[in-house]
Amino acid sequence: MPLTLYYLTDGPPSVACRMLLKAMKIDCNLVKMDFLKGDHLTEEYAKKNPQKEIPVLDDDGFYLSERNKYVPTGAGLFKYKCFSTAILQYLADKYGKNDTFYPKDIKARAIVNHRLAFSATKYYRYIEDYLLPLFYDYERTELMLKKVHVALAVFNTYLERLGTKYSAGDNLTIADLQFVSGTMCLDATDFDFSKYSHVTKWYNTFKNENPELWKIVEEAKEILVMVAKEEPDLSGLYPHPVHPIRLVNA
Ligand SMILES: N[C@@H](CCC(=O)N[C@@H](CS)C(=O)NCC(=O)O)C(=O)O
Repeated sequence: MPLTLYYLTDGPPSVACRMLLKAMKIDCNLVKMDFLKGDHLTEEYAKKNPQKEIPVLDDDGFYLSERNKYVPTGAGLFKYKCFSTAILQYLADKYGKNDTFYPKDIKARAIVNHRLAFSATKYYRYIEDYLLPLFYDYERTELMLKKVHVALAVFNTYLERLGTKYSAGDNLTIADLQFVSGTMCLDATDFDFSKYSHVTKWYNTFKNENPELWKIVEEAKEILVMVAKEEPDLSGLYPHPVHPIRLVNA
């Protein structure tokens, strides 16, 4: 039985998974979810992922999603993201013909694991907190903006200190796939991160050296550009299990 990935075209965790499938040429049945219709909020989908989030990987009845930790903040109930880390690690471990995407060497793997943890607990977490008001009924605050700059500055420092082409070495790893998907969200919303020169250089390197993967990123970016221009109608997700829905015509 082939693998199945339930995915969202513009969801950064889904984008990272699809890039890895493509890069490793893994045969996978891709099932596109309709986010606005709330495909992921059904009880049927909850059998695959009780957290009702996208993506989910189904490897012949072995379901893999993620665990999010919700933490209260002053601005609402936000969460530590996992960013499909378990899916990426599983795919790379199971299907990797060599160990470039997720190295076996202990130190090289430790660096990738560190970057994945940083991406989940700070980088993408702060970016997502900043973006959620585009979708849900949250106010965007100065603190959210400040945290995105903190995340970018730290990522910039890691890139500068390691001095390699990619975020955990000279090869593309699963960590880069997460960072690129998160950075794309800033790119799509015209967030100027040019002063973070190492981040900018790394992002452009990825774009130039991986045109096939970039197509997946670009497809997601186009949707987010539209979302940023006009608030999407999320009434189909009401009542949402976590987030407040902006009821435009209420
Ligand atoms: N922990 C999951 C989270 C994935 C996630 O948050 N996906 C978003 C879309 S990008 C989602 O499904 N959100 C559900 C919602 O907002 O209702 C992972 O890292 O893969």
